[in-house]
Amino acid sequence: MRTQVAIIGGGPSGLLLSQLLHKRGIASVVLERRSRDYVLGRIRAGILEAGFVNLMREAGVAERMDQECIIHDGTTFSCGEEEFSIDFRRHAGTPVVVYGQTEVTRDLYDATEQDPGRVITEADEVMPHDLDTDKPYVTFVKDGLTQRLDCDYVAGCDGFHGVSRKQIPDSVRREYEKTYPFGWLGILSETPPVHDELIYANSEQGFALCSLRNEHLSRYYVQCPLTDRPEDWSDDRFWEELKRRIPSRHAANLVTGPSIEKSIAPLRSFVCEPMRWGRLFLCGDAAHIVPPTGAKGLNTAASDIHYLYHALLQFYEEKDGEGLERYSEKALARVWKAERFSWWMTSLLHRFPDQSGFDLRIQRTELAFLQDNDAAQKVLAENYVGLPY
Ligand code: FAS
Ligand code: PHB
Repeated sequence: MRTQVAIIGGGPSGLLLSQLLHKRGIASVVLERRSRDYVLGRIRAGILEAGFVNLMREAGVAERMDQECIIHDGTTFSCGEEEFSIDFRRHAGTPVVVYGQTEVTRDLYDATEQDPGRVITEADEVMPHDLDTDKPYVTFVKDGLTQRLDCDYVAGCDGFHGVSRKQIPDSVRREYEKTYPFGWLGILSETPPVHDELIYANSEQGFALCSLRNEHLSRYYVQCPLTDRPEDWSDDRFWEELKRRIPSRHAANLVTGPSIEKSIAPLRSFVCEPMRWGRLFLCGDAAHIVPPTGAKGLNTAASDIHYLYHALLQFYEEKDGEGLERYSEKALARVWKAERFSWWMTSLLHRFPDQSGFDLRIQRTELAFLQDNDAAQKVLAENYVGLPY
């Protein structure tokens, strides 16, 4: 088998890159180790930056998103009973879009149906080879048969636990990491959202987030100890704890119901440098992870895809390798800004076990300054809606 771009990983990064290249006549093959249904069963991100929406439109897969998404012009922050809203349109000139990662991934998989063979699911033992030569290739096992895919370039879109990042030699690869002493317990419930904006809540009991997927499907999170397991949290316990952490006027309006998904995600900040080695280009969670507090995980994967897509266009259409040479430098510049914002939002809103009385006063003052200061709100809004690519 031969293609121009071999893509390891059929999550949103890999599928979006493949679909964008396909629209411009550049051949790619996506090698995904799980089944399509398994990938679509993951409940993850919910907020899309305008840049992501534009990429979906350029990829020709935005029709359902444009019909079903919800536009949010701002978001609400609360601290105990205090609450305030930050107006994205006023401060940053654009809203954000509420449309779940599951739906994004579904739309991208659906688009490949007209092009069978472009995505190979349940591909085992995927392994890139000769990345530091001009003839890289990828081997994999499908239905018990070992196969070889020759290519010009390899996009490592295989997430944090994939194989791609480890192909960069230890002597070259530098990793930066920060772990947080808590996790997020998230539930999905077929109930109407509690508010017409997201609520990011700082409370004495810890962080909570009220989000949604649509008018009939809500997504809620509470900060929890890393030692907790989903089975430690009954639905009743979850709802009672959420009500404690959000302002009482919202708690009174909260419609509760059975959870249809319940999971705990650990929080981590992580960056791998460089994001390129030879013919290998890392994208998305394969290269970086952010705590979900700033809704930047999926959206930072999108900016990587933007840079790599345009670099590949420049190479194949103009025979100019400049974009490929500068990919890592350009992608990392924006990655680190997303890391900063996500770390700052997490520091602002969560209870940390070692927080002193002074730390708590500073956190509360930071929120009060955000509530009262236009410039502070503009900085938050510009980061939340997405810095320019
Ligand atoms: P992904 O991990 O989504 O996809 C990688 C794909 O590669 C997977 O399908 C995997 O099966 C495949 N793969 C792995 N190893 C392979 C191999 N060896 N061979 C072939 N295929 C392989 N972001 C937000 O913005 N908001 C959120 O609320 C949020 N919540 C999250 C909750 C959890 C539990 C997790 C883990 C992440 C969350 N994220 C959130 C971040 C998440 O949305 C990621 O940023 C997003 O999935 C990145 O997409 P990909 O880079 O495609 O990586
Ligand atoms: C979500 O809806 O899953 C979501 C929204 C905003 C975040 C994190 C998660 O910051």
